[in-house]
Amino acid sequence: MKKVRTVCARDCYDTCSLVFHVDEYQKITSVHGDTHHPLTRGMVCPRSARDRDRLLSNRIDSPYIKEAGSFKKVSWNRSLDLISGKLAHTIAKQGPHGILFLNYAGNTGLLANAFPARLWNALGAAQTDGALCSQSGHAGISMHYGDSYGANPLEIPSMKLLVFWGFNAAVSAPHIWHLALTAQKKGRAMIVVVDPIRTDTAKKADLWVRTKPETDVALVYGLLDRLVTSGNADASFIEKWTTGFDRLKAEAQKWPPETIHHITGVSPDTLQLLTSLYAGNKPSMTLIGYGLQHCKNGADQARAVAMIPSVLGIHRGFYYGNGSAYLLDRARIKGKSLTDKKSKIIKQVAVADHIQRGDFSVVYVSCMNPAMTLPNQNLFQEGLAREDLFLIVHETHWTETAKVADIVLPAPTFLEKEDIVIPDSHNCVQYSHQVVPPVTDSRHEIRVMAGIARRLGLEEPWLYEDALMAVMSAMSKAFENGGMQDLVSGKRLRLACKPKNHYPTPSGKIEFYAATALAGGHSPMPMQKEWVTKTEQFIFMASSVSKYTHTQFQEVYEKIPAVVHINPKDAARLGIDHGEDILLRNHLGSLRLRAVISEALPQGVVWSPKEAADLDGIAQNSLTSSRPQAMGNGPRFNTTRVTLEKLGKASV
Ligand SMILES: Nc1nc2c(c(=O)[nH]1)N[C@H]1C(S)=C(S)[C@@H](COP(=O)(O)OP(=O)(O)OC[C@H]3O[C@@H](n4cnc5c(=O)[nH]c(N)nc54)[C@H](O)[C@@H]3O)O[C@H]1N2
Ligand SMILES: Nc1nc2c(c(=O)[nH]1)N[C@H]1C(S)=C(S)[C@@H](COP(=O)(O)OP(=O)(O)OC[C@H]3O[C@@H](n4cnc5c(=O)[nH]c(N)nc54)[C@H](O)[C@@H]3O)O[C@H]1N2
Ligand SMILES: [Mo]
Repeated sequence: MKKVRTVCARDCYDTCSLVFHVDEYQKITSVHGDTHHPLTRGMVCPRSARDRDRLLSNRIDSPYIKEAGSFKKVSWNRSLDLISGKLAHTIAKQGPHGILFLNYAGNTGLLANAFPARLWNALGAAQTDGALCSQSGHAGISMHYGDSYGANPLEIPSMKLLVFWGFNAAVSAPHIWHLALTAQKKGRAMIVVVDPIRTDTAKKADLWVRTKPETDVALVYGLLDRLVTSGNADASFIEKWTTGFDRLKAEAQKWPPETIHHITGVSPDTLQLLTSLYAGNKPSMTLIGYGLQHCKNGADQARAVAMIPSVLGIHRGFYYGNGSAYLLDRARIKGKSLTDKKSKIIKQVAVADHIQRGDFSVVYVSCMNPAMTLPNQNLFQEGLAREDLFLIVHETHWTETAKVADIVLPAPTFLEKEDIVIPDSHNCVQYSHQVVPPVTDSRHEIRVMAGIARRLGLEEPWLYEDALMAVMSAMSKAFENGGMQDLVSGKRLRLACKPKNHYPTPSGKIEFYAATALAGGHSPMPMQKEWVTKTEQFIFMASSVSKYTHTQFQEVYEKIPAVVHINPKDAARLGIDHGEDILLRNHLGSLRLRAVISEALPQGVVWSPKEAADLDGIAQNSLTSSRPQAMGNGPRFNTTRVTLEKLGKASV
């Protein structure tokens, strides 16, 4: 029996440190959380608890090609020959921009995810801006702060107030949440949650502020006005570290409590309570969820909330995602800065439009299940069905996307390979060791990349260099307390972070009124956009549930439930009973879902687990728009509007 320490490479906030027990037959016997990790502290989430089963379930066992509609096993050599032939042909006919590399969040490791981008950069193939998840918020916050890094969740134990704003951390970031609950239980910190839904996070809060969706900019202005008029804005901090405060103050004055009540649904008393909690409990940390910015007004919502700590005199007292704090040369790891070739960058949210239009002859997917997770699925599916599109999928499991590919390549899961995973939240990094040898005839992303590069006759030496050495040199200044050798030998290191009071804006200060936003055609201060929904329409929101990471783990748990939650009053008005099937419809498509009557939902809003399929296997994203947000190009998932139609009693 041996113990292997690894790090979960999935796209979560916390990159858990896990210890696997492996027997002499290379079988995993158990998994434990690493109790010494300062943030993940020994917790194992429902997904990590079942990795052992997912390792062996529904795996792609060999390369396959599709012939006359069905998959046929082929050798690695043959599949790589075919792929290279296809790529070479496309480059000759259409140029490298006829190829799209579509890569995302399945494995966030530097070796599995970042380094293999070198091939596509060497070719100058089209790639996406990766804006499907959090980019709009980063863009918004960066307008005012220069970049978007903020508080480190490891500082939670020293906070007096923790505000989870559009962040269902109890589900989406269980370790951050556990630290917060511990601080609350010890009487050190109060917890506030701002969310339209009474989530598991809201249930445990000292104050739950129920806002109407997409009205957070108004709420923030109302709060700032209260802070200013009650003398709780930190004048000396504002004088020394910020610009544009007078303009912010003037804007905030336009939002008195009665207006806030009307727009956001937050009563003057609750607004006052929120104001006094912020004023009386310093230091505070305002944790902004990615869910807050999955809407039309998303970037503005994130940048508005991120201003609160600066008015209170706290340097970067928000947490949003700390990738920009680290001294890590990602452009070098990905090969972007090693070539003169210019890849065409398309908006990831709008991929469906590009594919449907026939912009690409070859699409190469890795670490992503776009046939479920991209918006506007009806359009995307139309595109995938084009005769002139050749789809290659490098995957661990038989996903919806793999099933419609022309060539499928098997990949090893994070348990079957080594890596370095950079967290989004805390700054602890450790080497991810291989837990078990590959259980299928899979090949690592880097080996596949080199195999294709060789066949294409590419001569750039950086395509074939030792990946770990390359990552090491890109991380030579990355660590606070050691070097790559220490990391590889198993030591847990801390990433060095840029200082909290460093603001790379034009003025070198926090800019409440952002001239860069103006130059980019955006409002210099956050704007509250229209908040009206037609009365017969519902707002359709979706967010994380604990057993699944996006579309993963349906192999070991049941399918993500095809349900839609609805407030009892709305259900009564429409005559919908619990367990009945209802049709959600808009101009993009329709879904058949089973009703769950829930007090947690406000009226006018319906909710489903994100990225699910409906009762007929149709992707939830059939109803979401592929029109990117104006700032940062992020998605508008939660701006989706639907009508509801009662279908009657469920047949099962
Ligand atoms: N309607 C709606 N849609 C959404 C969202 C929403 O809130 N609502 N959220 C969006 C967000 S925030 C995100 S981040 C995206 C996520 O979008 P995706 O990244 O597409 O999410 P997953 O379903 O996890 O797909 C990742 C795939 O990578 C595979 N994989 C895992 N490990 C490896 C590996 O080591 N190598 C390879 N080659 N493959 C691997 C997994 O098996 C999985 O199929 O979805 C977005 N889509
Ligand atoms: N179990 C699990 N954990 C995950 C993931 C997963 O798939 N499964 N995915 C990971 C990834 S990639 C991401 S991006 C994160 C996402 O995790 P979070 O950042 O927590 O985002 P969501 O879960 O999408 O939504 C958070 C909350 O925002 C609220 N919300 C939506 N619109 C508004 C609004 O206008 N105003 C306010 N105040 N609140 C609003 C929703 O009601 C929801 O409760 O989770 C990560 N963690
Ligand atoms: Mo995400």
